[in-house]
Amino acid sequence: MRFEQGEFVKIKRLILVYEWAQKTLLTKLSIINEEFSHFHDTNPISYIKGRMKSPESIAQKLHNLHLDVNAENAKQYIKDIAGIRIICPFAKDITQLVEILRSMKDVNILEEKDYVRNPKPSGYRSYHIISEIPIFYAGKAENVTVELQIRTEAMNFWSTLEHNVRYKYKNHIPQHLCDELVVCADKIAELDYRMFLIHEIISLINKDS
Ligand code: 0O2
Repeated sequence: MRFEQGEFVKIKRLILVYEWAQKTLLTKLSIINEEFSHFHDTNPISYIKGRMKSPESIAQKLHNLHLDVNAENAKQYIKDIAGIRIICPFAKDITQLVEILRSMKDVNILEEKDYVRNPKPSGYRSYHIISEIPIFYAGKAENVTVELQIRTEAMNFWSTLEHNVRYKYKNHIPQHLCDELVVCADKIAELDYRMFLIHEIISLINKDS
């Protein structure tokens, strides 16, 4: 699925504006990251990654939604043209980061989906936020959406593997592999929790000494 020539030019321009919004939010997040690493004992951020959706991927998503493949529909219906992934050491850091994001006056939160407390049937765990960032260009202000996915290293490990499996089987993963992925996702959640308990014990020992 592809954009026709005229629409392709429009979508390339649109993607550029989303890239500016992504850059703006990445800068704000890197300041939070630096603040924690310089002034606090622990940091809820392990690392941050940005990704832009390609025109082909936007076209495919519009097609899947039974919408015409044009830039106007992309702007109206695709909220994750710009994406940011924040990887946290522990699941409790996800909650802390969500609180920080909610408190940021210049980041408008449009939607939140908690797939950590409510995992998808696939086993997928992550906290999703659709945010809106004001961007000033060509003499006007525009609110641009950026999707944030916040998850632990372990959740990210699972998600990357599952994404590769899904790609390999073109979305039709055999049932036995689906079942195995759900088992792995549950084990990863348990591992996340047990590692967190070890971290808490070490923190208590450090406090006492
Ligand atoms: P990409 O290449 O990562 O951008 P949508 O799934 O976007 O059509 P929905 O359900 O409202 O619509 O969005 P949701 O559930 O918030 O999911 C959006 C993104 O979350 C996906 O984007 C994936 O990145 C990720 N995601 C959601 N479910 C799963 C899952 O079961 N496994 C994995 N590995 N990732 C998932 P895209 O556009 O699918 O892909």
